Amino acid sequence: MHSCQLIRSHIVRKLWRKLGLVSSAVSSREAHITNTLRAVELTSVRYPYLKRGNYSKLTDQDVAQFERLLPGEQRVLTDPSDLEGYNTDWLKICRGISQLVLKPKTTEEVSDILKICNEKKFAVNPQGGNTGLVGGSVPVFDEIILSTSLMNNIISLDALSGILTCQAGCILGNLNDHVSQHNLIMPLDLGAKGSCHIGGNLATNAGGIRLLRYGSLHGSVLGLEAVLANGEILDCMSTLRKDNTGYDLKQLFIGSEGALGIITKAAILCPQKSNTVNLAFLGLDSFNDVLDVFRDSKKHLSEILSAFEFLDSESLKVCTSNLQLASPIAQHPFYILIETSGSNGTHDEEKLTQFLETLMTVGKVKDGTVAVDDKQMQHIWGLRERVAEALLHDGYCYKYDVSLPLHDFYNLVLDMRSRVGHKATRVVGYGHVGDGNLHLNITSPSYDEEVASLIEPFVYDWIAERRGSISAEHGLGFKKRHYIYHSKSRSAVAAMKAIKHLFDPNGILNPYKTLPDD
Ligand code: FAD
Ligand code: 2HG
Ligand code: ZN
Repeated sequence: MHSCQLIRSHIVRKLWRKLGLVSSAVSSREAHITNTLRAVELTSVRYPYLKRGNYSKLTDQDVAQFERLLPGEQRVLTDPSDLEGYNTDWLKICRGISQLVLKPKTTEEVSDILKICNEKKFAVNPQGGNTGLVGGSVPVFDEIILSTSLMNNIISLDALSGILTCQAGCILGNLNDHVSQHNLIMPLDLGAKGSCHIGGNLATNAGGIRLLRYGSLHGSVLGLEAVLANGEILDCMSTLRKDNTGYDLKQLFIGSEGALGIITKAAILCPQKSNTVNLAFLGLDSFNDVLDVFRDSKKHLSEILSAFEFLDSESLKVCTSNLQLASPIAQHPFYILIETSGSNGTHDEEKLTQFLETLMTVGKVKDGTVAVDDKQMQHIWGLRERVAEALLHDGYCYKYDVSLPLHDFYNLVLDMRSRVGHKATRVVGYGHVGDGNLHLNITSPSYDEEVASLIEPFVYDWIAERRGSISAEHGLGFKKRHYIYHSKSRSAVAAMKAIKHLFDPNGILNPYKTLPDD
């Protein structure tokens, strides 16, 4: 039987049973980043032109002062082996040499720490779950790491309004579990949900797979508390949906990448959890078909469409070959995930099935499957969300996260493929096509200057020529700050620098990140 018919005849279950591999593949997370053990070159060595800023160096007396401030076990870390994980980023491409990690539990402790740092001129690197992908979460030199991992209290949840207030160190997945007991969901979801912190999400203005439906954090964050570089606590903890009294200061911290203050609390509007969620995984012949199906999905699925993601064949291949995940359908040049979320199961299923039938009849979709239970849904989402992890198994990953007009979207991948040729292990394109956000990734066995120079600045010029953004959702961090002018005007960057100076005149917060040197 041709697999298109599977959807119609609901024999999808059989296909999944046939794929006995599925469940064991899902549980193969242990395979995750075996290259953790690989020595990561120090950032200051890989980029020898970098100069350490004029910050103070820690003495034993300073460490003792922090120990008095944070009494108890494991709140002041100085042992180099304890610090290794905090100094190295998730991608294993940036590594600092911090000698001190501080773990406050309260806003007041953050304030006391920053007062000392500002007075003595110690540079500080705020860190959440350390899942950032642009080298912003780890020190470049010996900045003190301020980790929010012990600031993990949920303060309140108003189930009627859907407003959650919590500390910045709460893990996104834990927050989602908590609010789901009250029939709510977090307005964002991403592959790193098991370890990223809500404070890190706010600091990067993380996007993820729910942005299409629920918009960006600029809309769903109602209140925020941050500690400024001088230790002052800035209280913008409103829980009101409408509040036009003066400038909306909290917005400045959303996406500020730890450079303007340390986010300590937030109030977030959580949407209602949908009664029914359906997920289809479809194979297509061309990227034009992907765009046509996106257009049709908005028209025909309209209010129930909750995610529209895509992978090219190389992206799926990296999951099947590097993580041994099984694909539920045969090979195709492109794959899409269409998720619907609604309140009426029968209606939603009918609507989706009819839509998929039409797509198959007109030949826009060549093959497909619809998940019939949570396990299958998780497996399909795994194929999309674990591409980043799978790529790391190739060795070194050159990562680009860009916004582009949809008609240009996939041409960047094609142009990059022909440019780097066989010098790279692979060039993949995938991402949040519904948001105009492409993840372009290139891998090689280890960091290779020649490959790097084929990619940059070509990639940034290509994006700027089409008026795209060189960072759609991951931020600029350490890796991309010098390319900010490809997406932002001189006057906009000058205003950013003025704001940074106002909030952090000594430049102690996350130096060498986000904004370019003068
Ligand atoms: P960290 O990595 O610790 O820090 C990120 C930045 O925020 C740093 O500059 C840090 O200094 C700053 N920061 C952290 N906490 C605070 C705080 N309390 N106050 C001030 N500054 C702070 N991003 C997306 O947008 N969409 C995705 O779909 C997505 N998927 C991902 C999937 C995987 C597998 C991985 C590894 C990453 C993904 N990311 C994605 C990237 C990453 O930005 C997010 O994972 C997340 O928002 C980072 O949160 P974190 O707590 O790990 O922050
Ligand atoms: C995703 O959408 C993340 O999976 C990671 O933003 C993207 O690794 C990437 O390029
Ligand atoms: Zn993404």
